Amino acid sequence: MLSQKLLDALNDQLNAEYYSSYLYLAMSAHCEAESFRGMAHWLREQSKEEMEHAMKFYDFILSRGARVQLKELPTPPNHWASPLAVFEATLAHERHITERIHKLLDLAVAEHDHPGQVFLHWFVNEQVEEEAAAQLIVDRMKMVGDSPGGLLILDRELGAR
Ligand code: OFO
Repeated sequence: MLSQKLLDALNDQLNAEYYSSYLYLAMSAHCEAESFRGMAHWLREQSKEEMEHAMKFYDFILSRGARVQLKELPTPPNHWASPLAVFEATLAHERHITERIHKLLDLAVAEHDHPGQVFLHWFVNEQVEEEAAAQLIVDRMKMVGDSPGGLLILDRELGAR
């Protein structure tokens, strides 16, 4: 059985994954409004992926015979200073989520919850990919700098996701 402490932390992470989805949807809307349609598409796909992450927590909590507690979501921003600022914020957010996942796994270990540990290992690996993907986009954006041509090529590439 899930301990109350771990259950609370899993429900908090369910909320954090929904917020990730909400944040990336807000970024997608911003990019669409700024006519960066490829970036908007990439972020919209990311938003959907975050929803899937949230549902993994939802299903896991229910499969353990515990109660899902949905909570309020904070309001995300609706404007960023530049495409680089959008993806730097994405990378910072993913680093924050990685820290959360690691703490959650530490808690599952402390609570001797073996199914919880196995479940969370998927997220540990996923976060490595999430950070790498965001880092690559940030690096490439820094390469192109303010060049409109470079940004448009990058926009087209991100639209192929
Ligand atoms: Fe759910 O991985 Fe990003 O936040």
